Amino acid sequence: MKNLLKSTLAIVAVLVAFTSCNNGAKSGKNSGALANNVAEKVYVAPGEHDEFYAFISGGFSGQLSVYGLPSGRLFKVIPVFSQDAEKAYGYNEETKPMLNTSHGFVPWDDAHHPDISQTNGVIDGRWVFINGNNTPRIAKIDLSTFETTEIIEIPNSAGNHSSSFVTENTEYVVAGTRFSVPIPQKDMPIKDYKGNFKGSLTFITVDPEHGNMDIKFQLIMPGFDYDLSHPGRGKSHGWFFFSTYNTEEASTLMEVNASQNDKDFIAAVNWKKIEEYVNNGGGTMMPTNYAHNVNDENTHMATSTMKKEVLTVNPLDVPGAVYLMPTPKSPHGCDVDPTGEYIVGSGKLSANLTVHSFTKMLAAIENESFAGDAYGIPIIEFEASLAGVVEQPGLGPLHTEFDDKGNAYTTFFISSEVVKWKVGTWEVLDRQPCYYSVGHLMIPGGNSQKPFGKYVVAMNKITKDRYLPTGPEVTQSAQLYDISGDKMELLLDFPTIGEPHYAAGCPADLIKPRSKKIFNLEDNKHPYAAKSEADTKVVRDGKTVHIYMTTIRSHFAPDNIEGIKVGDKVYFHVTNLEQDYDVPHGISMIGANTSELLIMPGQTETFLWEPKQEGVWPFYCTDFCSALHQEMQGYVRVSAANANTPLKWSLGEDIE
Ligand code: K7E
Ligand code: CUA
Repeated sequence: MKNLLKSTLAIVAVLVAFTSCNNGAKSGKNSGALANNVAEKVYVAPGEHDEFYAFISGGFSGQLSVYGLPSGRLFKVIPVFSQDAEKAYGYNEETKPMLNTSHGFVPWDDAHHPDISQTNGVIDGRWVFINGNNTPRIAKIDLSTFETTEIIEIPNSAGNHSSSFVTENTEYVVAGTRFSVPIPQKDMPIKDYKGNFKGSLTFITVDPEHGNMDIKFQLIMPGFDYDLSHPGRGKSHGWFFFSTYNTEEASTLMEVNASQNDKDFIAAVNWKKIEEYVNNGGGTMMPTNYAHNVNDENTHMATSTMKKEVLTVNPLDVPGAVYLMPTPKSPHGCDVDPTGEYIVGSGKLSANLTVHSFTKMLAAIENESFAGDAYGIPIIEFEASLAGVVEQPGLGPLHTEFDDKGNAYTTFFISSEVVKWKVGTWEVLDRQPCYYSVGHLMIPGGNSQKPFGKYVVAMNKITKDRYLPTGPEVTQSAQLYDISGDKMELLLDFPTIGEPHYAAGCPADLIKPRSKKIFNLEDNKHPYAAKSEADTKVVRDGKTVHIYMTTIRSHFAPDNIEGIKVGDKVYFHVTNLEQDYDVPHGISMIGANTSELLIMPGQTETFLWEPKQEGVWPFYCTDFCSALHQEMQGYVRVSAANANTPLKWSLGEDIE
């Protein structure tokens, strides 16, 4: 996004200069200009719950944060693509495999677009999916545990950005490449990009019961940049729409060279047709390498499997499956209204918003109203699919969401505002400034047939002077607007973790009743679990030592261990025997090159310690768990590598 914005900025430099001053002026005028009852509208009394969950992506933090609306309170940061020492994610032995890729262990990514699973076109609150852009991956988070339970790498992709959006029964989660690359990858001159680099659009099936992901097929497309996408719904269910830029197929000085064409395309993909083709044996298996990482819900351990091939589909082999709709000008957002009839292309460099009609698109295909083709893919005549344009609504349109009353809301980065307009008449109804430089916006249920149009959340790139300063780096933020009336009303600013690119929201009642409170100890199938203090032990196998440890208020068992030697690999497998809600224990070991563990009731987690020095080394509980939390401590005696200290462990008695 940042690069894309830079190019926009370069081209419309004059406008930028104008709007930056404008921003300053707005800031002064608007502070304190809120209506008196605004505080009430966002006030959630102590002990009460918010009405909506909002899952806001962290961009370069790689994570997904959970907020309540309307309060804007942060409840949790769910670690997804980045290691998180707070939760031991990517540090403990159980979750390290989640971050495995074909490039090895990659403990970071750039996470942009969360999308909640749907049933019959309505948000169902079971899972939320999110894309990793940089090392292309799609993650699935289970909304009963709020944990990342699956990550699938996307081969033949680069800058996995037009992702991760789900179809109306979560048949597929879709991942499109932003950058085109040689497919398969190979050593070749960059200047030979045009005609040789390709873009891949990946359709990943989601098992309706367990949510397991599996790549069904990859559509290998011309070498454009596939920026954003959205599923058809209702009447257009079975189709998927992708915005493109760089239809020039440039590979250098993109801010100029990828802005030459008057129109780029929205690609319309009939995935049902391709699915049928593939089910009948169509497509070509291509050798490749990608990781599929799954967290087993019984053992609570992740495994990483390397997959070796992927089914690719050439669009020319499936006539009638792919069409291109010309759309001015380097469109970013590609948004579909709740009825599935309208597809909005937000041309970043266009004065107007372009809206396509699904019905007109079908008619154009039927009548073959084509204006040529691109690499054999028919280009629909611009006027033939055009539903209408929203005339000069603002500068630098990025994204559109919809309410439940037939209105659309579009963000404008350069003029820094949200503009409300009427679907069908295309008239602008209202506008509200954003502080500042808004990217995405989110209405709970926005990507579905049933938006809950009470609030819109705008996610901003720039907040200078809006909060107490924190050095050169200041927070990004979100802003909450009430959209229940005719006019939008700004209610609240709240800071966010990382760069909030997009969010998904839903009524709290969809998720709250299913939220897990503990893991049942009896269901714990971790191979190193100790389910009672009687099961605790220390086992040496050559230079590897496994400690089967338990924790309960307020001690570890064992808490004295001897016979560990310098150069050993010591695995602490710690089971939390508690079965009460909200009683985790932690454990940390001096000098361990990893994080602490934070172990939920009934769960087993493991960290590795490789002692380097002789001595007696303490460990302790890192989570304040009871009045005697400070007493939750223990010692490990480490002897020289060649010592004869016998292996012993105990609790409540002196060793020897
Ligand atoms: Cu930031 Cu959706 Cu990655 Cu636009 S994208 S803002
Ligand atoms: Cu257990 Cu503190």
